[in-house]
Amino acid sequence: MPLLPILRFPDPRLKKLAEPVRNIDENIRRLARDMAETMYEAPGIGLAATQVDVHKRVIVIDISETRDQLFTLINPEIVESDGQQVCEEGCLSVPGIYDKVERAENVVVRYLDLEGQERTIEADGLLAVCLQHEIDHLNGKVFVEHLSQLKQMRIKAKLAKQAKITA
Ligand code: K1U
Ligand code: ZN
Repeated sequence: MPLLPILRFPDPRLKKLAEPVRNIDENIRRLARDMAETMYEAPGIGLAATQVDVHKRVIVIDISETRDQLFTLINPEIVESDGQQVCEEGCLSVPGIYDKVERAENVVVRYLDLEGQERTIEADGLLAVCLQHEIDHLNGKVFVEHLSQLKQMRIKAKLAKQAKITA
């Protein structure tokens, strides 16, 4: 199965709003499989289709230490949220950058599984953070856009310097 190239911030394609999936067919199942493989290989604990330049509402998440508790969520929607937590976040589209972001502490997310079955997941802690981070990607938002303008400018400069060194 192919590993998918991951877009890097500030690529403008990361700003696109992803479209709902209307039909869970073999193409969507293949996309989900390739995304999971790409996430495990990176390695990461989540990946949104937007990050691999596919603008459909599909995310994969596995926050387990054993790397065997994969969630695939199609058309995920936060239907309830409460509380606040501040957690250090990273992003496969913003390599080497970690910073604290404030998010809801608890979320309830409604989604479709790969069989098209409607499901809900109640999450707190890291899983809640990861769900919010990935759903942000589907809405065209990268975690650094929760930070100050000054921090965003510094991050862009650092990434541009890294890109020059690796070119
Ligand atoms: O969406 C992404 O870019 C994936 C991102 C998810 C995420 C991390 C931390 C907080 C919220 C969301 C990552 O997976 S970054 C890499 C990472 O955090 C990690 C990698 C290996 C093991 C453990 C964590
Ligand atoms: Zn990310």
